[in-house]
Amino acid sequence: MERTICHIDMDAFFAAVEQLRNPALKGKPVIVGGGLRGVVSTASYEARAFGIHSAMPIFQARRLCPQGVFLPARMGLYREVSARIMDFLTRVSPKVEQVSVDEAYLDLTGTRRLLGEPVAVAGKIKNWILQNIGLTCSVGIAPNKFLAKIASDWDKPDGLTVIEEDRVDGFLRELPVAKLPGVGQKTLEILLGLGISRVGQIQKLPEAILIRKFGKFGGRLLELSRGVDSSEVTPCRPPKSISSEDTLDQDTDDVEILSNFVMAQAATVGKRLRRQGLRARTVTLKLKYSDFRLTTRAHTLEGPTDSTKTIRDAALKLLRSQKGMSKVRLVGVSVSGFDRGAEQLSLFGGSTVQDEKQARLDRAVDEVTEKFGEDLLRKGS
Ligand code: TTP
Ligand code: MG
Repeated sequence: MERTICHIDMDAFFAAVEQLRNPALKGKPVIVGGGLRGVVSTASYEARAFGIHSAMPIFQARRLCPQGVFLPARMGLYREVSARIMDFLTRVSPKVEQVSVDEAYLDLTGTRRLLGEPVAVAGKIKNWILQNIGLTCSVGIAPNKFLAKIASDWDKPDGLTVIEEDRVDGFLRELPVAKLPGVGQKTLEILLGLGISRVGQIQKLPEAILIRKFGKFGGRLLELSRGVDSSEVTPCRPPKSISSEDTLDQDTDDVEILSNFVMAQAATVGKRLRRQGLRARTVTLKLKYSDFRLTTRAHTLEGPTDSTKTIRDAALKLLRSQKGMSKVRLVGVSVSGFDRGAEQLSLFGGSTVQDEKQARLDRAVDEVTEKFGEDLLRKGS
């Protein structure tokens, strides 16, 4: 059966998030990177005009563009933006495979009746991300994953490219061989040594030569050069539950002390939820007593949540409803009953103002803990 695969890749992702966070950086050459290895993670398209690209040493980038804005990477922030995008994608279709912080595949095979033409769905995805996150992305649609990725890369930034079955050859013929997945420096050198720089040239090679030179990968190369790729979109399975627990230094039945732990644990759990783009329906409090007796009490929420406050309130209520408590040696909060796809929001609709306010607060806390570590929160509570 012919498949319809969609590949979404954010444009200059880290740099674009920085420009989003600080609008004064819009339109400027922004270079994100540095760290121990001292290389560029990514550069805004303005900076790319100076010849700056990923993996280039920072000192070289500085030389090419002294007026550039150089920033350290803030992974926590990028992951959190990424989680919101991925969460949205899983609401479009449950068949989503996230392959890196800024890219995902969606299998749109057989969704025409439900969602409309794939190209229109892609347009809506681009529009939603722009309106709700404030970033542009590039989308490719093709009969398989390999071609969908080629397509999303075709017209970057802010592109939307469809490769129909009968146009596959046209796209591949002049494509540099380095664009093929799995072709690294070594393979590239061998290919160039054979006088092969374009994918179209591989198509014409006898398989025996490719196998001799590259072993099993030679067969794969030939397939790819012909636009053949049968790999499936494999949705990442969310975990069954997310939890945080502490064994106390000293056993206690002091509800105030236990509450402090529960609050910190709710914050940790909420943060992990948001990072993975998940929402949970059930909050569970776990208590282990001095005599190692274990109790768990669960509360099911009205709707799925990733809000720290909602989780905290539910967990505290469970703690306070515990009657005649003996001394506790371990306390923990966990959430389960995850919901990614069957969200009751309309497909491209929004959320309520109240939700948004709480979510903004959570995001701010996530940023602070990313910077200073979770201990701060734990001690602070
Ligand atoms: P990419 O999608 O490869 O690059 P990009 O999103 O910055 O730019 P575009 O897609 O428009 O070409 O990678 C996504 C992020 O991953 C990127 O923003 C930064 C990070 N990254 C690195 O840290 N090191 C690297 O060598 C590369 C390629 C990416
Ligand atoms: Mg990208």
